[in-house]
Amino acid sequence: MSSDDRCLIVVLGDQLSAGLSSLRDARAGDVVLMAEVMEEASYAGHHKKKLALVFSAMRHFAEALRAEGFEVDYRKLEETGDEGTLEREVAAALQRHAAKALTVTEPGEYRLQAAMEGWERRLGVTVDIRADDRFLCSKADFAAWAEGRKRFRMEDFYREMRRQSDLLMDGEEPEGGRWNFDAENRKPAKKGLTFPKPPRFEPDAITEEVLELVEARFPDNFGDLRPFWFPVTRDQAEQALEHFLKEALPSFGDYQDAMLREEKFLFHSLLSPALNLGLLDPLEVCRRAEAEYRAGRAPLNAAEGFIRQILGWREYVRGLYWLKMPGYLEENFFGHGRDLPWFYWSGETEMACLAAAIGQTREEAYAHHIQRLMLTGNFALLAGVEPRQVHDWYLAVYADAYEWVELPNTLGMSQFADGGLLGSKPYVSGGNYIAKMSNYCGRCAYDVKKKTGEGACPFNLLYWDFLARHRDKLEGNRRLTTVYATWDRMDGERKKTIRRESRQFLDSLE
Ligand code: FAD
Ligand code: DLZ
Ligand code: SF4
Repeated sequence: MSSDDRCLIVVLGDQLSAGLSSLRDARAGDVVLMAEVMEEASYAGHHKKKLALVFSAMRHFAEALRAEGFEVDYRKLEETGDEGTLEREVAAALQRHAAKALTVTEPGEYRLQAAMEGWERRLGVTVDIRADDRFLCSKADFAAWAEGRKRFRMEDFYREMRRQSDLLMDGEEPEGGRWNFDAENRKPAKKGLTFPKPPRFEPDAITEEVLELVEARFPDNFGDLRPFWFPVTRDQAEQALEHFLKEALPSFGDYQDAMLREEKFLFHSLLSPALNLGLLDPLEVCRRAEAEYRAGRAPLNAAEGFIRQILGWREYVRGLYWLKMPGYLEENFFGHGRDLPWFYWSGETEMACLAAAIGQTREEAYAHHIQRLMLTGNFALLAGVEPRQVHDWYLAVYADAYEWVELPNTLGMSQFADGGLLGSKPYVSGGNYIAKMSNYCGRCAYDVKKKTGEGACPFNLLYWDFLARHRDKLEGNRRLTTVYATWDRMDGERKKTIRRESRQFLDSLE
C-alpha cells in the first residue's frame, strides 16, 4: 500500500470494541493508534482505580487487535509525557506512518468532539468521524424522537425502544401485559438474604505494570488503587456478565433500591465500567437477560428492571446529552452556589449514610444508583451545592464515569438543574426514606426520628428547608402539591425552627 492510501485509525480509551465503526473496513497497511495521554488522564480528577482500569483495558485491547492482525501503534504514558495530548499524538503518528487519512469513531464527550472537528484543518489530512453505533439509538433518531415534544419522559422513550428492539415483547404488547415493573422493585433488604460475591479478576502482568504507573504518576488522585479486580478484557467482562446473570439477576429487581452498610454491591451487576469501555455490547447484555427470563431462571420484574436501565436510561441520557450540549453544562435552575463540602473527598462526616457511600466510593470507585441519587446527590441538592461542582465530583470518583452518561444523571436527574427536563420532580427526601431503604441510621450520630433539635437528622431539616426556599419554583409542580400542603399545615414556630436549624447546619459545613 502506498502512503497515499494509508489510513490512521484512532481508537480512544472507551472504544474497546471489536466491531467498532472505525475498525470495520480497515485494510492491510492501515495503522491503529492508541495513546495514553495526560490530557485525558487529567481533564477530571479521575479515581486511581478508573485510571488503572482504562489504561489496563486499553493495553489489553491493543494486544487483542495485534492478535487479530492489526498493526497497532500504542503509546504509553511514559512516552507521551506530562503534556501529552491526543491531537499531538495523532499529528506525530500521521508523520511516523506517512498516513494521509484518518478515521475515528465519534467520541463520547462533547469537548473531544469539538476538538476533533478541527483536526482536518489543523492536521491537513482527510478526517472521517464515524457514528458510534454501539448505542441502540442514534443521535439522529433521538433528536427525531425529541422533536416537537413538550416534555421528555424516559418511559415514553423506553416503550419506543422496547418496540424497536423487540426485547421483552409479546407481539405488539409488552411481555406480562405491563411495560414497567418498577413498583415491585423497591423492597428494602430483609434479614437472612445472602448476596453473591462479585467476581474478582486478579491483576496480570499488564495490569500490574499499570498499577505501578498509576501509583507513581497519580499519587494524589482520589481513591484506593488496590485491591484492583475489575474485568479488563472482553473475556473477563463476559465472565462478569455470566456471573451476574446466574447469581444476581433473579433478585436484581426486588432489591434494586435497597442499601446496606455491610453490602456494597447487593444484587447489582457492576457492569457499567465494562459497558462504558465497550468491552460488553449493550444489546447483547439485554438479550442475555431476556433469555434468562424466557428460560424461567429470572422473574420478569428482574429482567425488565435490568433491561430498562440499559435499553431505557442508558440510551436516554446519552440522547439527551448530545441534544443539549454544550449548554447543558451551565444549567443551574435553582441558582445554587455552595461549595461541595470537603467530606465528599475525605468521607469524614458524622452522617453514617454519607460516610458509607463516600467510603465505598473511595475504596471501590463504585456506588449503586440509589446511593448516588438518594444519598450523595440528595444531600448536595438539599444543601444547595453548585451543580457544576457536583458534576465534577461524580465525573471524578466513579470507574464508569464519562460525561455523556454522568452529566444528565447528575445535573438532570439528581440536581434538577435543568428545571425538570429529565425528571418530573426533584429527587429529594428526608431521613425517613433512607431509614426505610437501608440500615445506616442504626449506627448514626444523628437520630432519624428527630425532626428538629439536638441530634436531629440533617436530611429531615434540609428537606423542608429546601422546599421552603424554592417554593416559587416548585409549588406549581403537581407532584409536590401534597408535600406543600403538609408544610402549610405545620405549626409556624416549628417552621421557624426548621429554617433556623437548617441555616446553622449549612453554616457549619463551611
Ligand atoms: P446496575 O444497577 O446493575 O444497572 C445495570 C446497568 O444499567 C448499569 O451497568 C448501567 O450501564 C445501566 N444504568 C443503570 N442506571 C442508569 C442510569 N441512570 N443512566 C445510565 N445507565 C444506567 N452511570 C454510569 O454508567 N456512569 C456514570 O458516570 C454515572 N453517573 C451517575 C451519577 C449520578 C448522580 C446518578 C444518580 C447515576 C449515575 N449513573 C452513572 C447511573 C447508575 O448509577 C450507574 O449506571 C450504576 O450505578 C452502575 O452500577 P451497576 O453496573 O451495578 O448498575
Ligand atoms: C478516561 C480516559 C483516560 C483516563 N485516559 C485516556 C487516554 O489516555 N487515552 C484515551 O484515548 N482515552 C482515555 N480515556 C477515555 C477518554 O477520556 C474518552 O474517550 C473520552 O472522554 C470520550 O468519552
Ligand atoms: Fe443518614 Fe440521617 Fe440516617 Fe444518619 S440518621 S444515617 S444522617 S438518614
